[in-house]
Amino acid sequence: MTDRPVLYTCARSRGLRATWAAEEAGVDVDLRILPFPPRFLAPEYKEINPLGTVPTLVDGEAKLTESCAIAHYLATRNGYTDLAIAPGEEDYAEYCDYTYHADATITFPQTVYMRFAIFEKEKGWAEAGEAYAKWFEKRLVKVEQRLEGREYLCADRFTVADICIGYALILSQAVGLDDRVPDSLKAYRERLTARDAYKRAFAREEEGRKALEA
Ligand SMILES: N[C@@H](CCC(=O)N[C@@H](CS)C(=O)NCC(=O)O)C(=O)O
Repeated sequence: MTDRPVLYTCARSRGLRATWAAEEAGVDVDLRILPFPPRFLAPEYKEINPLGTVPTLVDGEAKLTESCAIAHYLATRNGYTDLAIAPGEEDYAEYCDYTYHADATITFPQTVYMRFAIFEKEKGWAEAGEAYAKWFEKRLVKVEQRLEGREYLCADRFTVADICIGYALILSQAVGLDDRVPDSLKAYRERLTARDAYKRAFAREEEGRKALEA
């Protein structure tokens, strides 16, 4: 038995938002790396999350399956930290907006692109994949404008909103969408991935991934 929150994820998936937030917030999570896709390669995981998607965080009776929600939860689980923005604080509204924007508006077309242009391209869907790549590119404009003259999205400090948006930019690089990312956002990504907590999170996930291969 453990009273540490258990984080189920796959290395480099959206769960990196959660692993990264745990490292930033200093929450000791029991990290369980699964093979991808767990739906097929670890079917028993569906008893924990019937969707079969990652990440899932189990914290006592609580169970969360949305990466951005998990990142916010870990940053506030033991009380508000500087990683989140509390109601009444400057940029609270923007903090909420960008944290949701990350998955709902930006990662969404990335995921459809990946399915059509990479995972199932032999079905003749590559053209549709390219359409989603273009859509993804157009959707970066709001973040690009927001970061003009700013280092971070909200309240002049690094927050979970940066983790959530930052992951979408990390994913772009991994899946061949980077020629659509403007230089200003590449520089922002460099700032984020230079953080020690990001490096620790990435290394923890890789260690778990390699252990699966051994
Ligand atoms: N909105 C959810 C999406 C979760 C999701 O679709 N995760 C992907 C990995 S990035 C997954 O598990 N794909 C495998 C599958 O759908 O079977 C989140 O942000 O956590």
